[in-house]
Amino acid sequence: MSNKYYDPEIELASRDYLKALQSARLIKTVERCYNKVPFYKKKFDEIGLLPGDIKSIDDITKIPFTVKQDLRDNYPFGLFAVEKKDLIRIHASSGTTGKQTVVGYTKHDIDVWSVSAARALTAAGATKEDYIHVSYGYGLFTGGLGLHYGAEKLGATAIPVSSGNTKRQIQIMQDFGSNFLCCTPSYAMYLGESIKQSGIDSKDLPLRAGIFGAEAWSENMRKEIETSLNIKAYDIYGLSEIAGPGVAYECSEQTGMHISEDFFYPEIVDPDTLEPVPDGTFGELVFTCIGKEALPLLRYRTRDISCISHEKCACGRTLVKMHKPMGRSDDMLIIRGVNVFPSQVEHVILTLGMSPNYQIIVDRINNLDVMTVKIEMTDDILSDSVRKIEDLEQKISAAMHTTLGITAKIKLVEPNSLPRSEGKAVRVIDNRQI
Ligand code: DLL
Repeated sequence: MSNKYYDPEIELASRDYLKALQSARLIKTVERCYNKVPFYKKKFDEIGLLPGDIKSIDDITKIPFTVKQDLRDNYPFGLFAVEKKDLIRIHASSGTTGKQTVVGYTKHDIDVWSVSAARALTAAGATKEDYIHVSYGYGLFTGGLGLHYGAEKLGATAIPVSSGNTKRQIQIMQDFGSNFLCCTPSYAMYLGESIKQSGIDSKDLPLRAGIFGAEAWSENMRKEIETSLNIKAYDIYGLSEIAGPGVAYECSEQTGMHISEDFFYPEIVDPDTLEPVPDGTFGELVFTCIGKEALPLLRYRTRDISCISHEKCACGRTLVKMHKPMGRSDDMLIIRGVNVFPSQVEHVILTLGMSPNYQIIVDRINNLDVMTVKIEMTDDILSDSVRKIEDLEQKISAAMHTTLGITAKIKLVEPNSLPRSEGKAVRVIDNRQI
């Protein structure tokens, strides 16, 4: 029936074969960038680097980094390595500040990306028999169309529901028989809640599995999604600058995400020194696109904090695995000098069995940072006495202090009072004027 791998000749390839492939592709990519993108020619010339100096993948560390600001400075199409007529698609990532980051694809690039997404779907157990319900937004965001093309590449049936209108989503699941779900983990949780509220037993839905990504999520959240939707939940990673969803994906072992490193070569560097760090050490994830035509970014600093491992996976794949991103170096909050990642706050909340609907608010009061965490109560807690609720707030605050090393004000709020998201969740409101 099902094939375990979409691309066995790559996913199971020997490390030597992969290295040779990566070296050949890097050499070609560097030539393309130097000859077609003035930005890269200038960067190479500044440090006296010639394309011919890059002889194998081991020479990658000689190449200068690319950062998001470079894309903004060359907005919208300045870093493209092909003529406009060769592009067949444009996407853009919204970001919260500054100009959008615009990315472009040739026909070949869309194929590379679709293959990556098809590998991800296959690794999560999807087959051509499946009805793949895509609730990521369709549009400039890469989530919807990325997984849509992946599903079609696989030969499965894509259901392009896009985001929003949760009632309709549930109706479609029931009527069309969606058995595979793609959306953000926060929307998966909301769908689970909504299904329960509408009196439907998720066991009666045909859904079997789903792949969730585009934002950080914890193991606890995975359990919540698996229980509330009665499915198996897989992680998928990607970013528009490199392709979109499918840059890395989880397999049945769920011990990290395999990177499609024949297209996207990963490195982990120390975010301060920018020196590469060994396997197993956390640092900033950096990608070089070695199989793309339109926007082959070299050593792109993702800001995502992760680590990689080259150990062979029990699933048989030899492709390097990355750890679930632990947050972004630019998402990190500095509160009274202490580094705090929203994922740590979430970990504490979920470990204590609280609702996953929370919001972090940071204010500056009398020159001091104050972090408040609003968490929704469950109906059970809501019926407790005020005293009991206050005790619970204190207990959570103490646990936050132990994990984060700072005091957080905990406010338990009414069920369903915090905003829900159809795309990426907005977890942090930083009111500080710095
Ligand atoms: O979020 C692409 C995507 C769509 C990935 C659907 C997975 C599923 P951007 O909007 O450019 O692209 O945002 C990229 O999202 O640098 C990470 O910080 C974060 N991110 C993406 N996937 C994960 C994940 C899409 N599985 C940024 N876990 C990345 C944690 C993730 N963070």
